[in-house]
Amino acid sequence: MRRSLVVGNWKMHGSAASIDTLVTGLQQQLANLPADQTDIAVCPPFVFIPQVISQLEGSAIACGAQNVSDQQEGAYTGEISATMLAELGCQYVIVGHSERRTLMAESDADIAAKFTAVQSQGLTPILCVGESLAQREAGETLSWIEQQIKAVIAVAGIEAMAASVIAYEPIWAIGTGKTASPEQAQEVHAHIRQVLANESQAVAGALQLLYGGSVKADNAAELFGKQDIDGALVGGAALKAADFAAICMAA
Ligand code: G2H
Repeated sequence: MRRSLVVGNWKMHGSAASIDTLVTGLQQQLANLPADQTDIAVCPPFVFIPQVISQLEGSAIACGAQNVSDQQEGAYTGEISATMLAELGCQYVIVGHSERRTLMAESDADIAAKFTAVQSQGLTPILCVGESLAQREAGETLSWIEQQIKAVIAVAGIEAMAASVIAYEPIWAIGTGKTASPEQAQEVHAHIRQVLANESQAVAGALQLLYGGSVKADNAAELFGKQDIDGALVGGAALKAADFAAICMAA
């Protein structure tokens, strides 16, 4: 039986004051969530990670980062390494979010390198995959997702996937208010699990597989009711404590 996992991706939002309020609210709202039910994490912008980790001390809510360098150290101006994130106390790092693939031109090779850099420091990568609307309409969704995952397996190896999380985020559903239907999401999730199962049944059975893309309090339960949807990567709705807590309760 897989544990569920809900991760908040705060993207480039917040200030020290608003994040203080958000984390305080989350701790209050989630105080009664049974600890054995759901794993919860939040991914603030880099500069707020120390503040959030300090605020979360003693809490079951973990902290992650939204990005990482594929290098461990050196002359890489503006970059943040997995070693640094581990030292701060992060547990997760999102890699391959579609906003980075699109806006920062990150390739499958870049993302595979980041995935292994994260794991080398004992952190858990949350690997994001997803198709565009054009790809969905062309009937290319499953083959595209499979290719994105196999690009990482080819570098990291199938056993490494056991220590990772995969988030399926259809690009056309991100921040648009359009959510994939539970059936559309389940179809892709089942395919991802099958791709993994073809190489290792054990890895496929254990891996937490999240859905992301306009997840809200009022659509979360239906998504989580599907067999292969183990939780969510939440953007907009993660910025309000009550909404994020409601999603965590539904998981
Ligand atoms: C997808 C998601 C979080 P939102 O990017 O990763 O954001 O829930 O706002 O669609």
